[in-house]
Amino acid sequence: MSQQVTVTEHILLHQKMIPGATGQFTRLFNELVLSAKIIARAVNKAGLVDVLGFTGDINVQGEEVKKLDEYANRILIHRLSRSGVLCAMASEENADIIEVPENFPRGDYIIIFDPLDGSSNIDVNVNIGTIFSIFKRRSNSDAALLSSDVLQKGSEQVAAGYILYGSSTMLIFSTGDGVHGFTLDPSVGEFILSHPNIRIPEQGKIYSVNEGYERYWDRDTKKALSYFKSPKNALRKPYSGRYIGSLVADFHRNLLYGGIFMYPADLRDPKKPWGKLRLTCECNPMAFIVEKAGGLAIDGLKRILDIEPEHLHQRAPFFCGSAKDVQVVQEIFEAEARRKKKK
Ligand code: AFP
Repeated sequence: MSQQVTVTEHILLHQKMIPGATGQFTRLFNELVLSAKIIARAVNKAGLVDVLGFTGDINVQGEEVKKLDEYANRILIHRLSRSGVLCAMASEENADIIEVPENFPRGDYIIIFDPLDGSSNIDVNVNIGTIFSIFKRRSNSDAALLSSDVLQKGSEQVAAGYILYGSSTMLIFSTGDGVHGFTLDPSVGEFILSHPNIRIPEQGKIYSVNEGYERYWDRDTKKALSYFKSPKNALRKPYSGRYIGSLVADFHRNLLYGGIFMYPADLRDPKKPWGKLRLTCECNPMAFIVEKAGGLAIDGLKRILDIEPEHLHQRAPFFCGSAKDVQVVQEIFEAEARRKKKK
């Protein structure tokens, strides 16, 4: 036990190394960690208490709201608004920016989160998670908050991460200097450093995509898939297919084992061609983590972290994982773009 580093110790150590650090980030993180423990407790008891199933509401994404989703959202908003260091929050479940109530102290941080990602897996005891992305406001603290303070490019994130509720509860995050993983020890109620300095293998052996929708993909994505399944690829054998349908779980496995996760554009509805994943609360935080671990994340052609968000619930095609695997996809998209230009 004496050798074990808790997440709070880790953050405090990090804070000491930043000249001029005020402790605001540490306060925010402490509330996030406490929220994670409260949500983990509810997830662990899910079959025993009345938190499974739907609330009967439809969220801003047009999806049915699960009870646990709603619970996680409430816990996060309640706890984080009391941190005293936020000026705004945004949640996948809420249509608009959530401002911190007037009577609470405020600070310069902004957090965007998906309270419980993979919620269609809740009722069948498959891994789910909370994803978060943290920014600092750009406008003056005394002035009114601007939507551009919340809608910043992913490259401006000061920290990002996720909590995975699975066979154990894990917190994975980066504040820019490496990606670190902590496992909740339920006997002491602390997240303990278990995976310091995670690096994603440069080349993976796994592809992860909902192949059922292949007929709705563009030509580039279909080509990428056939590359990963071909015995003529760089591995000289087909990659293994693994798809849980819970981004945190698919991403986490690929982060540790290497591989590529794909949620491509889906062309079945020309009015909504951008697939399913949300740029601000899913793609950006995962892209930040994967890059800090040595991998890549693109929308096909462009780096995810360079996309300027236009609105809170914007979606983006997402290809993310081991650098060499993502590069293959990018080369395919670039070649297709050149071909289309020539025509
Ligand atoms: P849910 O929260 O509705 O289950 O969506 C999960 C998710 O946003 C992401 O976690 C998965 O990677 C992706 O959607 C799965 O989507 P498909 O069911 O279309 O494959």
